[in-house]
Amino acid sequence: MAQKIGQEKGAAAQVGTFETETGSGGELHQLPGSGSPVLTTQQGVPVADDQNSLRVGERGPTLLEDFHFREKIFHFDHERIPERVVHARGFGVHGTFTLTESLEEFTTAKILTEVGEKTPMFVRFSTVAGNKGSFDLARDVRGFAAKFYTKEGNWDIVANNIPVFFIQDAIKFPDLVHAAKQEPDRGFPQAQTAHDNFWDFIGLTPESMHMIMWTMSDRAIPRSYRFMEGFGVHSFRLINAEGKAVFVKFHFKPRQGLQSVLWNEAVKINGADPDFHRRDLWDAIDLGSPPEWDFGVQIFDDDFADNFEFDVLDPTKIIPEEQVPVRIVGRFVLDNHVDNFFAETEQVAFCTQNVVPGIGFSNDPLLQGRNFSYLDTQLKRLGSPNFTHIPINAPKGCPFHNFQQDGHMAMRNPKGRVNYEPNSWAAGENNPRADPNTGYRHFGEEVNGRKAQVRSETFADHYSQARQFFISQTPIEQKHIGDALVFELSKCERIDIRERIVGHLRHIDQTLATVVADGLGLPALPEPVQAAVPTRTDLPPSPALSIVARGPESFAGRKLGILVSDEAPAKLLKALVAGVKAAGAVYEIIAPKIAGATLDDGSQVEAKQKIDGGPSVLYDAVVLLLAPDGAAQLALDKTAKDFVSDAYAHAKFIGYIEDALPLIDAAGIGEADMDEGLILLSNAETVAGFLKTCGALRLWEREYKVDLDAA
Ligand code: HDE
Repeated sequence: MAQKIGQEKGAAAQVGTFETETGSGGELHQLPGSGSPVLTTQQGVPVADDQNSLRVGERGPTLLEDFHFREKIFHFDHERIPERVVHARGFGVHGTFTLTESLEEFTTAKILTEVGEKTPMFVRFSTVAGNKGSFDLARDVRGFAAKFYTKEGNWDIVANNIPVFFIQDAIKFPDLVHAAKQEPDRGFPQAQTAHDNFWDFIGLTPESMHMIMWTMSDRAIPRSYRFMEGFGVHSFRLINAEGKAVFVKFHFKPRQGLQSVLWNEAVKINGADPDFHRRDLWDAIDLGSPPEWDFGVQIFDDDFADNFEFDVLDPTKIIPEEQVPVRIVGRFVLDNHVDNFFAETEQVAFCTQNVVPGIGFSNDPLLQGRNFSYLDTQLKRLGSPNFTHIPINAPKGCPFHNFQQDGHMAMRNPKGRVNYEPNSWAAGENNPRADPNTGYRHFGEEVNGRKAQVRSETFADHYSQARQFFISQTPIEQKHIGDALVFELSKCERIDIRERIVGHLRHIDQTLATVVADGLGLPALPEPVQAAVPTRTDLPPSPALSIVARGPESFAGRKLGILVSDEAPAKLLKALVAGVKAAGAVYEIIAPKIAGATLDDGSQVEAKQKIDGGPSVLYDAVVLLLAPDGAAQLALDKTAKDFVSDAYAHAKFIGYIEDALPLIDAAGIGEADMDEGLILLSNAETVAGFLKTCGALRLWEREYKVDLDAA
């Protein structure tokens, strides 16, 4: 109901209309001449003074009577809700899914059968172990949870950027998470697995070994959310109109390509910009290049499942893409910011149980456990079974009616007399009925067996796919896995914990085991731990598992850092900027002062970063456009020297002009170190060549040299 309260204030306040969240109209006081509404209490009472609480005398006590003060403080005191027990640190974004190929043969789900249909969606990316205020570039799995607001209800794929998991049974999840998060007595380390408790649990949980290969690989330190794959992990079911079911695994493939950073870079990014991943996504959307993913499915039937080398219900196993190709049937773009972080990113509630007709579950014990956990955790976190009324969680693409009622914060309540079924009240909008034809039908799978707490023998092979992952990596990626294991285990205080892990590695790859044992300085190679079944050495490499082997061929979507000084060549900068734009990339200017620099033609260029706020770890490649004076000055500056030496050590391409050589030299890069990744820029042609080379992203050979130099 519209109220005319604004008018009660007489001539001082004007009255406007507004729409409240629940859609009812109202009227708004406007502060004359300001264009802003008058501040009110939650009860709608206009506030006259928001700077001073009500007190007795100028220096006397504050009065309880001040309802505005009390309401404001009371509300503030209750602003926080519990953070997620895992995946606390997240970043949400809206997008649209479009189906390009119908899966009608396999499913009735409209989102997967109506080609061209656009479905709104919401994605929340996250790290797993760190608290909400931790940093983006932890070595960790990334959550990639997607909610599709379909015409038949909300469908969630609560995915990760890694296609397998640490454990085979949900009953182990609390132990895994306890071990991975801060140790309970001291409350640290934050957002990292490099500590005794985690590796102790892992060493005693051989089923985690495949996942460990992934988390120690570059997959766990992505360059950006935009360059990550997403995986539904479990086998799900698709059910068609005849009630027949097949298995399905869901895949998201970034059209921007895959990319990761180096560990040394990740450590520095966390200091330079703890929000690196969220800022990257925010900027990409703002700059008009929103990221896109292909949506793919691996479909296979029960026959395939019965004959596959591993159990398709085991979430520590993949089905190699070479064996069952990923069929691309749709695409999604993430192109819209949230309006409010709390309302959307924090309050969004995903649940593996949110499926629509035509999509079902397999008996994967991890999935079955998740189906319980997500609904349960939302009640704790959001405080009421009515969390589905929060706009980000409510269905958007379809009407919804039921007789669920009451509870805390009930925003939607049944109207009229009927709130049960069956009933003999008149049919109508407030009297919904189940529909046997279009309603959700569970797949009628035959199941029989003895009740028991058991683990299937078909889940017993813990090393063969770990080995397959390792041998599918390029040599530089294998080196990173070895380095990561040595780093993490070196943080463990107990030698037996370090040794036990090497005992597992001996079942995966002898060289890896030896390299790690050597890196840890172990006196001898530990004995292999006892394995339930021997490792299969006949599984062929799966090229789809490598990031580097499938690297992008262009610099599109990447970021160039251009370090300039006063008197830098304007013509070359212009050519660079044009080249970067043509390549679909972006750039940032870094200068000794944030005010920017005056170029050699007298023009002024603005800086985005002052040199110590824009280290080279924030960029995919860098350029040094320095005049002699600028180079001489920066050669004395620690952060400028780090800018260059880090870019070099991180195997990045570096464009430079002759006048910048003193800085390169001061950064410790002598003549003998000048490799083909350092590219002299002199004109538009060399600039174009440089940007083309940058498409390779890194000069990996250099990393061996740099590490050797350091040894
Ligand atoms: Fe989760 N997981 N999980 N998980 N998970 C949660 O739900 C859980 C697992 C994943 O951005 C929680 O709302 C159990 C696998 C993502 O809001 C909780 C098990 C995969 C997110 C929960 C798993 C995931 C969560 C905590 C083992 C990849 C973030 C807050 C059986 C396929 C969603 C919440 C977001 C969040 C339970 C294992 C992905 C506690 C019991 C495997 C992306 O319910």
